[in-house]
Amino acid sequence: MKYDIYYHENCLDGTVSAAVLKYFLNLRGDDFARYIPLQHPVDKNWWKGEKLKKTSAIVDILYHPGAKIWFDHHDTTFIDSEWAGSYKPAGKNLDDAKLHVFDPARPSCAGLILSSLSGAARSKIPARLREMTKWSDILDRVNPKQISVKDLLELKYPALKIGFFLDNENNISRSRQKQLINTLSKKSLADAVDLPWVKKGFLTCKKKFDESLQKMKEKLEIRGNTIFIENLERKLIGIRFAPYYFYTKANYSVRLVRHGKNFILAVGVNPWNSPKKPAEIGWFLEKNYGGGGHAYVGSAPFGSEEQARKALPDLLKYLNEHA
Ligand SMILES: [Mn+2]
Repeated sequence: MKYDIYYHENCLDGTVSAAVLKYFLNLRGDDFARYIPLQHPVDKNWWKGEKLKKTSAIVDILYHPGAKIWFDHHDTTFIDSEWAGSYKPAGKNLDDAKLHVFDPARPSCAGLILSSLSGAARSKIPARLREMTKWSDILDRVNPKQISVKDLLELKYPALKIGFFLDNENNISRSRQKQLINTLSKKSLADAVDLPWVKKGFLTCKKKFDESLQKMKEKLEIRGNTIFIENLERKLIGIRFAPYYFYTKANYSVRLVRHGKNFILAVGVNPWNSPKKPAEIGWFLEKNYGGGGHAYVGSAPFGSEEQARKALPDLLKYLNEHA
């Protein structure tokens, strides 16, 4: 059987998830047909109306009842209450008519896939797949016990290189994404880094990042327990975690960025110095500004820079109350 594969692009976990699933499908003589990369935020109206082929698979992105195979761990995976209500866990392995698995407690979708498959498939997991899945687990919700901010930013390991490149390069063609997924399903992370366009793309990103780190030092503003950084012209890359390298004591960071017409306040908890009772970021942004996210990370869109800046004092006050 040939599956249409929908996956989270620009994301190490989304890419590894697709590769892991492909590996298991290949074992039984199946494969992917069309590759359909998706990015957050997915247009919900389009998704609701999308008629999936009978043999479709979705990994690391929004639930769709029409999929034969679906794995996800995002707690915002259901686009409305109708689909949230109709979802039922289904299946145990790839032979089942329907295999729908959701676990928001899982740090990565690739890890969820690997641990969900039972029976014969389980005994055939090669070490290289376990290795890339371990990295997905460490990086998708940065696990402070398994990686330091210094290691994360030094980008020495293949998984970090690929993840950083995917995070920061928005225009990877579909055929290259397909090649990367194929390589990961058959070979190791190190082999994937050796693909000429990955190697070159990473080096370009890395150079920009090194320049960003220099500029970042001057642009960071400390507001109590929170780092504020403005990146409206998108001259800086890699600013999600780098601020904590310069200011390890911060509990949170707030970034002001631009996304097309929208001005976005993006907020996150410092994984290496999270308060005992952290702020509920997604909830606060949803309630006050129509944004959303998880407990530890979220964002809210504003129609103008002025509106975003106006929201800032209250947001900072809330974060500073949760130290
Ligand atoms: Mn993920």
